[in-house]
Amino acid sequence: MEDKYLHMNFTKKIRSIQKAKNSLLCIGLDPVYEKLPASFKKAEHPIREFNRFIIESTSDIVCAYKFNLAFYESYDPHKIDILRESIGMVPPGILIIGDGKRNDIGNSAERYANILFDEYDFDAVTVNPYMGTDSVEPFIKNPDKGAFILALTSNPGAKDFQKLKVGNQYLYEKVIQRTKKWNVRNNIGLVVGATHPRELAAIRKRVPGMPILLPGIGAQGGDLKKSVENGCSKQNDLLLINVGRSIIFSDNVRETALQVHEMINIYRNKK
Ligand code: OMP
Repeated sequence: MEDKYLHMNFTKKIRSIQKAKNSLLCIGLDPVYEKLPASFKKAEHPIREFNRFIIESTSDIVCAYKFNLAFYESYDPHKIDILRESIGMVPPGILIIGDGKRNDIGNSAERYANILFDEYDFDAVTVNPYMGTDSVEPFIKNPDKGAFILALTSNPGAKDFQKLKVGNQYLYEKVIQRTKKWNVRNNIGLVVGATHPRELAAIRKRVPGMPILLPGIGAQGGDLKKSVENGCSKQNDLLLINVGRSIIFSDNVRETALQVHEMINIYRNKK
């Protein structure tokens, strides 16, 4: 992370990076060996070289990269730390998100927070709020580092619990209500799937100044235009639009990423 961003409050950092990069695009670096182009499979460390290629092809048009830990924890045939090396390839001035949706009792959550923030040096992480306040606290201690709390996820199973009525509210609305209380250091964001554009608009009204990490564009069928219109803040920022498979495994990574980046800016400038 660039020096000027190092000790900047998390939400302010997102605003500054999105402005400097003129981008709300976050690319999901979720590599799968079987899906790599043949040329990368020949490399000594295929995933590492693939990540290098994606980062070099897109770093000028993204505000963030999101590394889903599952894709690294499940891949280490050469016993090298590909995740750490890939993080090191990201140029300064780009937010690096570690997506592990971690949590546990406070004492154990502390360990997770240490690994993710201190060992890997992620700027932000995704956090599961299901275990409550003490489990979330270790992730929100440092105002310069951020936690994206799962609110309304993009997958079909989101309805099983998140859309259960608790009193006169859905459970995910309760989570958002509590998240606002936790946000005393202005370093918390929400995860809201692009597959819920109507709910996204209502959520944005409830959290006008909170960052929203929005997965579900591309392979999961979320609507980009509605997501931008409903998810951006009044200043047309604070939405991080994560796109993974449909960019990184496309035939022309640069072209595909550029198209998404341009469409996002067209939609937000028309708002
Ligand atoms: P693509 O579907 O390939 O664009 O990738 C989506 C990424 O976002 C994956 O890393 C998912 O694990 C993650 N994700 C969701 O797809 N839905 C959610 O509700 C939350 C996340 C996440 O927290 O990032």
